[in-house]
Amino acid sequence: MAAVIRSSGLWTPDASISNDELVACFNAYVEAYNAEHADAIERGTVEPKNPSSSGFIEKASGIKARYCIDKAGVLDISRMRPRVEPRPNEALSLMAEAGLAAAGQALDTAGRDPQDVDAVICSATSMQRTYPCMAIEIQQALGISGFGYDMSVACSSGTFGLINAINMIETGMARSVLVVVPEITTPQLNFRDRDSHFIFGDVSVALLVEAEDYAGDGGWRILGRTMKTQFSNNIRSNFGFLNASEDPEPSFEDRYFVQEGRKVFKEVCPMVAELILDQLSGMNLSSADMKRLWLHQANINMNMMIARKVFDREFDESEAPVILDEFANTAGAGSLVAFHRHNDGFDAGDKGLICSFGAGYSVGSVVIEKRP
Ligand code: CO8
Repeated sequence: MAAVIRSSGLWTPDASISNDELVACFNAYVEAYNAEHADAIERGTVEPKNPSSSGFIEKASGIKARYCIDKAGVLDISRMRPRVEPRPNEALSLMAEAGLAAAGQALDTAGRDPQDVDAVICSATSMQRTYPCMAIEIQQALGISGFGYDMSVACSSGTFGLINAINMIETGMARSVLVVVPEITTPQLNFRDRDSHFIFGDVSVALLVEAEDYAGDGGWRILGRTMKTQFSNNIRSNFGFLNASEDPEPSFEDRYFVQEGRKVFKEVCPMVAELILDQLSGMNLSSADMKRLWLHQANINMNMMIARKVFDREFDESEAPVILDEFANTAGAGSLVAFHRHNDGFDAGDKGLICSFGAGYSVGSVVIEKRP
């Protein structure tokens, strides 16, 4: 049975941080650091820190702002990390709360009750805890019977989660699956690191994926999907449960997100364009059949380069929409947020492609067609 994306939902934190606000905080920190270490800097034993700039951030990445679970904590130069209040076990956890909000919107849009859903996949770069699964907590909060599980493939978490849901539906394991992608990225970000302090934002997105004979009218039929992974250390986080057993126990700074941005750019763009073109030709389609590409949202220049290679012509921004200005990089959620925000103007039979790429490396690509 073919699978259909029936609806989507989005949650954002209330607060957004502009580049100017982030840079003002970062530069205040740099000034204080350099003043504190002035003698050592003078002696040449400590490197001075360089200021950040909104102009650089926007030009290099396309990012103008990012949503954040706690603006005050990030912009407090004595802290520079979001504050997350511990919650008792009986309370809904932060990631489940974010996931639930997006999932509820997807259900409302489809006019479905939680009882209509068979399974929940919670797929995100990092999970708030190891167990019980976030997906099972979301399942319980919604009152869904059946099952749920967590999975994680960094920036491809959303598409790989979607592909898992498609597989479940095509094999008859489920007829309705909620794919929930709560990406709470800012706690993993070193806001004192000039190279990466601007990159990520927090968001949650959800898709309701159903069997075609159950979905009713509308939605998006899945025509094809593909996944590729290839090991690389160019995007890495060493955060994990073994940290507590390592001697010496690593400092938190050693557990944050780090990357070789230039190398990622150079290596991932051709990999993604080639995968998309191969996928389309394997389906007897071409880029001329694609009305829109909903690409992963890491960097506007990267997206333009990939879209140019795929379309092999000049193209309009509406053909490869960018949401980086408002959201920044939201890891596994990015391509699905772009889809959620920009899926208007399609007639039945029009086709498009959702594609994520990122750490791993990983690429996940799904070709869809608008249904009558
Ligand atoms: N302000 C001012 N100047 C700066 C700043 C700054 N903030 N940062 C760097 N510069 C300077 C550099 O020092 C350098 O100066 P110089 O030339 O004198 O050495 C100059 O600007 C150029 O620096 P870069 O070469 O680093 O700049 P780029 O043009 O490459 O832009 C980017 C940097 C934006 C990071 C870019 O390389 C990029 O986006 N690359 C692609 C990265 C990518 O797609 N990564 C995917 C990561 S996301 C992912 O996979 C998910 C992982 C899970 C995430 C979990 C959540 C945390």
